[in-house]
Order: sequence, then C-alpha cells, then structure tokens
Amino acid sequence: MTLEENLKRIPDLSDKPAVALETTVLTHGMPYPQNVECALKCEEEIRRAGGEPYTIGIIKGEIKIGLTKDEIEELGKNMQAIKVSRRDIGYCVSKGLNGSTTVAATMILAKLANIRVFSTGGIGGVHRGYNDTMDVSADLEEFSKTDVNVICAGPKAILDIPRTLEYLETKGIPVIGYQTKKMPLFYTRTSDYDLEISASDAKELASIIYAQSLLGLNQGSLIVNPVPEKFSLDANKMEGYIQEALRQMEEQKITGKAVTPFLLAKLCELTKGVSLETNMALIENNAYVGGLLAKELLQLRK
Ligand code: PSU
Ligand code: MN
Repeated sequence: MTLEENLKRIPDLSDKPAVALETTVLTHGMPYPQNVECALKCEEEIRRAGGEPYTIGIIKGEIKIGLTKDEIEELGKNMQAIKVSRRDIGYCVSKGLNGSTTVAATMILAKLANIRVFSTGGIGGVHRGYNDTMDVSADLEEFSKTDVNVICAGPKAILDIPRTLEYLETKGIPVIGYQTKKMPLFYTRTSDYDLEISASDAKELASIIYAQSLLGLNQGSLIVNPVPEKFSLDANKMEGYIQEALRQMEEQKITGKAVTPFLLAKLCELTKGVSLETNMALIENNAYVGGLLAKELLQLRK
C-alpha cells in the first residue's frame, strides 16, 4: 500500500469517544509479557469508561489507527520496532519498517484521525544535565504544534522537573491536574510543585479543554493524573535508584533516543520490578480517565 492510500484509509473519528494509546511504551518502556498485558488492559479500561481505544503504531510501513490484538502481541513480543518520534515517521513508513510511536508521533497520527484524547504513562521532558546535553524530548515541542490532549501521571523523576515545567509554561501548554493541585511525579502521587489549573472531574476537565480548542489555539493540553495511592512509591527511595541509573548511563555513554529506554529498563531492574507494577497501574488508570474525558468532550461538541 502506498502512503497516499494509507492516508486515505485513515478513519475520521471526530464523532466517536476515541482515545489513542502509544506503542513506544510497549516496545521500549516495559518488558514482555507485562507490556502486552498492560496494553490490552488499557484498551479494556477505556471501554469500561465508555470510550473507544485506538492503539497507534506502524506495521511494515503502514500507519495503523487501532492495532489488532495480534499486532499488539507481535510488536510487544519481538520488540524489533524502531522508536518513532516526529522526525522518524517518514523514514519508518518509506522503508516499510515496524515502528512504535512515542508521545509526539502518536499525537501526530492521532490528529490525522481527529482523535482528541490520548492516554499514556509518562511523557518525555527536559533531561537532567540539560545544560551540557541540551536533551529535551520532542514530546514537549509537540504540544505546541498538535491539538491532542494527553493524560499522563506527570513527568518522571528521571527528568529535570522544574525545567520541564518552565518549558511547558513558555510554550503556553496548559498543565491540568486531575483531582489534584500538586504536580504528580509519575511514581509518586504528589510533589512540592503547585499546579495553577486543576479539574475535580472529567466534566470540568472537558470544559477547560473545549474552551481552549474553541479559541483555535491549535495546541494540546497536558493532563496530569496521580498514580493510585496503593501504588505510589517513596520519592526518596526512587531518587537513589534514579541516581544509580543515571550514573550507569553516563558510564556506558548512552545518548540520544536511547536515553529514555535505558533509564526505564534500569529502574525496572534496580527496583526488582516494583517500579514496573506502579507503571502498569498508572497507565491503566490514565486509560480509564481518558475514556471518561473522551465521552465528556463528545457531549460538549454535540
Ligand atoms: N516516559 C515514561 N515512559 C515511557 C516514555 C517516557 O515514563 O514509556 C516513552 C514515551 O513513548 C515517550 C518517550 O514519548 O519515551 C520519550 O522519549 P524521548 O525522551 O527520547 O523523547
Ligand atoms: Mn532526548
């Protein structure tokens, strides 16, 4: 199939309570088989909330909006897909490769199908050591280009949190706390960083997002939803593991797109899988809230 044919077949989901899911977390963020288990559970959670899940990825060069269960299984098991961000989409498609999409690339492809809501675990941000490396994820930039609303559990503590927040502010990206007024930091429910915007339920969340979209600002919002209490980890303890993971990263001279996957895998190893359990719980929780939000947004547009 040519890319032109592929693009023509992409559905228009504007009148569906559609929720996008990414695939880099499947291939580069979690080990098998928990990754596949989690991806399928996310789809279930979206349905349970009244939404329709669409897991996004690239299979043999074809952009897929809604992978089948077998395709999810295949991507998650063989893990040979390349990590595709904004810059890699054209390459992956033209070479006929399997590609798993990051937050940035998933936003772009979700937008092609008019999907407005996208649930994930963590987004990329400004990395620690930015002053030397200039490592800022393309995810952050994408929010000021593509109007898809992303639900995550906050930036992961492997990042430079204050700089990540400043970057979002500079770019004019609304950061909306879902039932919280403090910035959640992925593994932990709360932090000392105050959020200026928060919503107490999905209806209020939808009304903020809807207003922003009516203004034609053409940008995404970041919704931060704390990990469920039961799975929240101790921030100080995690900091120790993060320091160790960063030390090994430097020692092994890991750079570029390999940085985030390396740190995620290291943390999983160092915490003996405890961080993985938390990771799964928070993504599934975000999927559920994504379903609620997609339903509310559709009501407002009717
Ligand atoms: N952060 C996480 N889990 C993840 C990722 C980030 O806590 O799985 C993945 C997402 O797909 C995100 C990507 O879009 O890593 C960011 O990679 P980079 O930092 O290279 O932009
Ligand atoms: Mn990077």
